[in-house]
Amino acid sequence: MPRKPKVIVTRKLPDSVETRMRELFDTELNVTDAPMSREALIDAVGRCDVLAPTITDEIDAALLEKAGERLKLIANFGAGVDHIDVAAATERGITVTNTPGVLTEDTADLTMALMMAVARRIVEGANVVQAGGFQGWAPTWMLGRRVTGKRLGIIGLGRIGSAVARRAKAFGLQIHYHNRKRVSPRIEEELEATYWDSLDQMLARMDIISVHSPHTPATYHLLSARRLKLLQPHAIIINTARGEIIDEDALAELLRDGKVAGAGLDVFEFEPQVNPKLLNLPNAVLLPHLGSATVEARVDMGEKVIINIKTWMDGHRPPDRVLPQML
Ligand code: 8YV
Repeated sequence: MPRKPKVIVTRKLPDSVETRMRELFDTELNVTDAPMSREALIDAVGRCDVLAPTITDEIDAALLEKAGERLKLIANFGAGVDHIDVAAATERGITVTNTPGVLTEDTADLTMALMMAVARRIVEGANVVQAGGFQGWAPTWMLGRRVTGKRLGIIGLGRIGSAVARRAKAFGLQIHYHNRKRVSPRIEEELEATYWDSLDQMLARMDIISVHSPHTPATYHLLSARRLKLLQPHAIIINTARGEIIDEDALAELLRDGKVAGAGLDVFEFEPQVNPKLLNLPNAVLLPHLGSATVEARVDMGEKVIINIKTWMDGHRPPDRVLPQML
């Protein structure tokens, strides 16, 4: 490519990433950091070679219809691509890339933090102290549940699911999993993981469930009202993947009625709106999508976006290309 490609970045990225992008490409940054309006996105896809969006941009088929001839690459800042119509992009000859791997460990850490927070009532306890309400230790006050020795059911044993399994093993949890495809015997052995072909059966037998699948049409409300009712009343459920995978209305009802013991949710179906039924439940720990929110992960994600654009610019296949058949 003789000229530098025009790259439009939809959100504020770490300074070092923006500086490097400015050096390498004809880069247009979003200085306000407000999510781009639909109009601004339509304008952007009409006049750039590369769009670098995030989860807050809906890149659907209707938007891609408005794309100019120039748009050839969508280099997503993030691993999940459920906000991008990858099939429609691919049909139009637009390559889609993402940033897998570099946010795995941090998302797994946050999953463990949520698991501990829910099981040991950390947020409830911290709130009591902050509000000046600590009246002294008592043998039966603020009791949570032991984590060691319990059964953890991982839905989606991919990169992040496996990183959670490795941590959970160190916490003395027994690892179980349900996946579209059973993983290799070598990985099962390494993680000492038991495979459940039936998600229903696994749900009914676990103490803790942790969700790590991508959001696709097949996983939308995978944890439906019917399936959530299979959980035991002492079970807790953690979701650092995508809100759309859980029927939030049904979960809120079960949490309210004590039919599920607790939930730790980092993601919601209609972000940034949180289902009001989930608010003010003492047994729900809710976080504002912090899975990859570390300085290190966000810089590494930016570096990956740069490498994908640079490789494409040099006429090669970008390393993190996403194809419709991979979803
Ligand atoms: C990202 C995520 O921060 O990478 C993902 O899929 O869910 C987040 O951790 C977000 O997607 C940025 O676009």
